[in-house]
Amino acid sequence: MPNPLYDALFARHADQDTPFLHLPDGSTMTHGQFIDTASRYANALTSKGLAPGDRVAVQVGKSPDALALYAACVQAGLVFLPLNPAYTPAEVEYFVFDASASLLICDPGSIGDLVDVAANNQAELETMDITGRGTLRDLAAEHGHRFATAERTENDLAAILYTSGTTGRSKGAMLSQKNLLSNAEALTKAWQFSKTDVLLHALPIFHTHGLFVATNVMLLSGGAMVFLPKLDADQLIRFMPRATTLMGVPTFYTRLLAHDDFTACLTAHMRLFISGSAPLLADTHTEFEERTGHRILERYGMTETNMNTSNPYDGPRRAGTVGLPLPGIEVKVCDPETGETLPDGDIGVVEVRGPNVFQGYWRMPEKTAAELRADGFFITGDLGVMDDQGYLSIVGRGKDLIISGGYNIYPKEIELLLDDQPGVMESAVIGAPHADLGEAPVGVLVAQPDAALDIEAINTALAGKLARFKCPRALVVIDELPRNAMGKVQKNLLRAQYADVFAL
Ligand code: MCA
Ligand code: AMP
Repeated sequence: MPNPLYDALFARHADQDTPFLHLPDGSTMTHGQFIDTASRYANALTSKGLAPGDRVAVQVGKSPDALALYAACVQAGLVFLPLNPAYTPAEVEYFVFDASASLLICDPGSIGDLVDVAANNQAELETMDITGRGTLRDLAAEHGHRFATAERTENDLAAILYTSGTTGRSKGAMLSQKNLLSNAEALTKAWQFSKTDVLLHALPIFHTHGLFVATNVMLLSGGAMVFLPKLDADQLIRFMPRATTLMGVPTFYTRLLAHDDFTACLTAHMRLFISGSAPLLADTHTEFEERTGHRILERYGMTETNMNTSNPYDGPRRAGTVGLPLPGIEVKVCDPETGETLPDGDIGVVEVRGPNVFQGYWRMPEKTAAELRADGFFITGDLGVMDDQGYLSIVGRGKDLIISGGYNIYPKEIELLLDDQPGVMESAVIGAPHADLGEAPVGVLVAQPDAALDIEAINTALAGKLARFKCPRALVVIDELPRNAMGKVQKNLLRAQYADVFAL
């Protein structure tokens, strides 16, 4: 049965004894073993009554089995819905409810918190721990490794990835098989990946960067990955001799540079270092080149679009820019009011069109219409400028968004919770520069008349509701929020005022 994404990424590796995942314990999983594992999971999932198009929410730690679940969903025509393990039960409940997920797979340690979430939403519940063990693996073990691949077209959904929204309500970006496959093809070619490549993989696999950019490119090229549970600079250094390439968010590069053992000698054999998900400071780029002789290749993308632009593999990699549009993808910088394309050198909103652009937001037609134009251009909300050679620079954000260590944090979501805390009259959340994470959230609070704010209690209340990475790393109290004539909070003034809050 045709299934374009499965056929291109997975089917051709069946029975191959070439290495796919090198694990930190020294073991290796071959391509063939990975495909067999995935097919057992596909059998397990369908034995639970799941049918093509059903959503499978997955909140588990990084492991080969967790990655095989992605392949299993593609093979069975299910819609993969990966979730950050840091999300609280309340956050998970929203995703399971909104997506009408048929199945939730979670860590066994979260069962107590999530059993009601699943039951309230008529979802089945299975477990998988960070080693891959759990009820789902037990079920998969009862099945063979042959599975009749579900028929899919390139327009069918492969995944829904949630991105937070400016209103505080997360939106599910619907990604078709074609969205994912076209981008994997473009990136594999642009970055010249081949089966001789070994990628150091230390990114999470619940976001576009670690899941689609990294994994899909390696599957398409037939290469291997050193599959590490998370970023640990010691581990990156230990395994670098086995690798040819690294993909990371800017924090990967600043942490490597802070390590004394990170030397030119260690990286001499490396073919390529790629950065994205957040701005790479030009200083980091320069320092990296001075230390290693390698020029980091920076690219730019979004959950809704996969990757849009990239600095060239052959050709000038310009620090501070995100490079040129990828082949087949149109990128323009537009006037935010009129939507007209602006001349080179003018700052405007970046819009993109191509086979990479998503199918819209799950069950949110108004939000889709607001961001996806009828002519197919997606309004990214990023502010950019194009130079006369077609290189794009991201110079800011039209949307109120904080990017901390590559994770997106929408201030509105935190402000709504802060405003509910005893004694708080109003709040504003801003991003302040942070040496390790690029930026991190700061909550600015105004107390009700005569109220004394209990900062510790507020921090505790937030920690119960929000994933830790979203919790403000500093809470400050001021008399009133600066506002413009229209009454809008002037966050730029707050950002300037608290620019040094993490430097002290
Ligand atoms: C962890 N913590 C964070 C972050 N990560 N706080 C703010 N921002 C973060 N990014 C908190 C934890 O909650 C914990 O808090 C404490 O820091 C230590 O946690 P740990 O797990 O040890 O953190 P870490 O190992 O230092 O992780 C930092 C990291 C990681 C390496 C930057 O967050 C990471 O791998 N980020 C990559 C994210 C990513 O893949 N983004 C791509 C999105 P406490 O101590 O209070 O409990 S896709 C995308 O953006 C588009 C499509 C694109 O272009 O790629
Ligand atoms: P997400 O919603 O997690 O997919 O994050 C996408 C956002 O990350 C984009 O809209 C940009 O604001 C930002 N981003 C990704 N790559 C880069 C980059 N290389 N430079 C600056 N911002 C980036």
